[in-house]
Amino acid sequence: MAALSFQLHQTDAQSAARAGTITTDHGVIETPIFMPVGTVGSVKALSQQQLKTEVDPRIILGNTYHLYLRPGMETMEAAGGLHQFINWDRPMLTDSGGYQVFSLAANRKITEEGVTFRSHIDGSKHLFTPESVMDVERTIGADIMMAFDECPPANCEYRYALDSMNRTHRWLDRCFARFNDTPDKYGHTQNLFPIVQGAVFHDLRNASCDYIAAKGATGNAIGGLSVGEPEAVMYEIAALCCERLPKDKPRYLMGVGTPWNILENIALGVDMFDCVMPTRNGRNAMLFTTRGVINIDNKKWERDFSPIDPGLDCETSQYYTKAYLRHLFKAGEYLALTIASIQNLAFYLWLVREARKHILAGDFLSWKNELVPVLKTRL
Ligand code: PRF
Repeated sequence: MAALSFQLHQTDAQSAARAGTITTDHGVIETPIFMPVGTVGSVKALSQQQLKTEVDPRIILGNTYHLYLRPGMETMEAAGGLHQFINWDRPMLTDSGGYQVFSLAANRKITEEGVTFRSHIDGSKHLFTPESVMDVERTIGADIMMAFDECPPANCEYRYALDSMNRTHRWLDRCFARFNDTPDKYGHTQNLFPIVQGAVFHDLRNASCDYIAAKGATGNAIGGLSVGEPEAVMYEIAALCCERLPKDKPRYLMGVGTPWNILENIALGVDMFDCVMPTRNGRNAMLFTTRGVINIDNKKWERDFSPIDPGLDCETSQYYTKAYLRHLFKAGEYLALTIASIQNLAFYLWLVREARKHILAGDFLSWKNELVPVLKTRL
């Protein structure tokens, strides 16, 4: 089969926004795109059928860290990879654990060799190296594998950011060596995306972009953002990276963000996004809608019998009312988590589809500038 390819259809005249198409062995992805997070092989609270009919994402994301710990790679291999295991026939991407190991695992220790850590599930001790992570990602079999990186904290010192970035670059060389040495396991072609780091320092980000771009990968990612830095700094660094990374490859901003973060970063030239926010915040009763943000726990919705989001082309968002969803949350019903997750994911997918339409129509910037304050409104 064939490596991932990217066709650029349009670059906005007033911003750096792009509309493109990514082609993989599991199908085509129109960009800009949002990828729902299915950490352990499940987009939380949704059945595969609900995910396909109500959200209809072109690509979903899985996590190396979680899948390695559970169910483990013997089961994954026996299943024939994650596509087979969860019965998903569209593209998938796996994050490398380079972020989860720092945010979830205990007692982690970074050396040149890799990272030792204790499982957040049972405390067992493990070692991730660039080579072992490539092997795990090969066994999971996602269309896009992410390189093993270190995501340093936003407030780290220059010296730490520099050392960490250089180590991430050396790890990247080892990732590519292992990746190129190992064949595709399941008949479709896997791709390896490198990740730009360098914290908030412009010279480091420039150096990292150049190092990453030189790999000639089929796509490039920007890591280390949305980790506690001010929003303006995230935009400044994302803009710098987008200007410096190759134009003819997709750019993926990892773990971002709110609906307005997504629109602003599309304007800067980002093509791909993922974030737990729509599902995690949804399970905590926070709804993102075409009219603004709703805390559905609030008493003000007790007798609001209007649809959850009248502006959204999603059956679930029309079928259930705000008052009913609030009641389900108050009563602790599982259905509340499902409805809220569908609303938020359907909204995020609508948002990137609309963005694409407006990029192609040539009025993206004015559309975005009008919509951002609406999306931020607390209803
Ligand atoms: N690296 C990896 N995954 C990530 C990040 C990163 O820097 C982030 C940062 N926003 C989210 N997910 N490998």
